[in-house]
Amino acid sequence: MADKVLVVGKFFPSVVEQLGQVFELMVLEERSQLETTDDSELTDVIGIATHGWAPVELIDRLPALKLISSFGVGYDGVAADYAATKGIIVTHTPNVLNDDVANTTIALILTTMRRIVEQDRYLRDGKWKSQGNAPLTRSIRGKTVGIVGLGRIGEAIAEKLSVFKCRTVYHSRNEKTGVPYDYYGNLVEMAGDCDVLIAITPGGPATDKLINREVMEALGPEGTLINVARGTVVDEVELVKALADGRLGAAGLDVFEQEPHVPEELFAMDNVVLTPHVASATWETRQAMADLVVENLITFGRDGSVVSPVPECASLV
Ligand code: NAP
Ligand code: 8YV
Repeated sequence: MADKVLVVGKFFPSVVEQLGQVFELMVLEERSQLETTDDSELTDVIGIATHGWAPVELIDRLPALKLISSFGVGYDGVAADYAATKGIIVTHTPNVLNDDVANTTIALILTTMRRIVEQDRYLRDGKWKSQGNAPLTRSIRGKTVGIVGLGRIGEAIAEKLSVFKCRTVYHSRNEKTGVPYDYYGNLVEMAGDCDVLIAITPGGPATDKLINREVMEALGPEGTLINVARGTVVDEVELVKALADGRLGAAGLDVFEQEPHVPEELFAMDNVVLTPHVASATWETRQAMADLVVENLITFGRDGSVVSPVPECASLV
């Protein structure tokens, strides 16, 4: 009999088609369906496909579980440490999304600094005719851009920034060898030297509110904060206050603490550009991510190996 795989959340049809050729599938498009699923239906599930969600409570309901194949590079919603202690491998979808997430980041920087959304509104509201030319904005040329988290995506952003003739610096816990960007061990110090600060770290407890009031104030009234990491990485309450008071100049935000809820105060701010967690959201990249979710499950089913495990599970592969 075929091994059983639980698919939680909405995936492209190709995911269900390909997995269905190899496994017996249980497809729950909504997480809430698990609340009414009897545990007896879950006892023989060996693998799950999920959108970055597998808390301890779910893992504990799946006694035969061996693999969690997660869609997305960030897996702060997956209890990876816990899974590893139980011998369960967690995989994610790194690298295939670097380009599109970096492109979205560049787009957010330029849109926020050049106030493109506000300019669009200015024209549509007839102000070009009634009030003349729109106010001037700020150039990225010659500015200092700080990347918080120079990982796979951070490096892709840095490479793309090189054409804009700005200076790129970075902060992370460890200094990297072989990169041409100045390293700051102290985030507040780096923010003080930056015109633009980009958050692109993982989420989770280690980065919770890493961008706090002190960092925002160091970035300052002329500074621009871009968050494409996770909403938890920025202290959202302090962010709203700093933007409202003018202690922080502007923000371009793709991620929020309580998605899909976004603090309503931000809606009225012209110095803010908001996108609904879409940094990787192109057909091409989402298909590549979906393919990797499938590949991890299928190779595991075939010979116990996986393509892209998370570091917490390194000892299991
Ligand atoms: P990665 O290669 O693992 O890079 C993460 C970077 O963050 C590393 O440079 C790491 O360096 C640094 N970092 C980790 N913890 C830190 C801490 N406590 N303080 C400072 N720096 C820290 O990951 P990636 O593939 O680039 O992805 C990064 C994250 O981007 C994902 O985890 C996800 O949260 C987010 N993301 C968002 C979207 C979106 O749609 N908006 C899309 C894709 C990814 P050290 O270990 O040296 O500190
Ligand atoms: C995904 C992301 O869209 O990869 C990540 O970490 O945040 C995005 O690429 C998100 O995980 C959707 O499930």
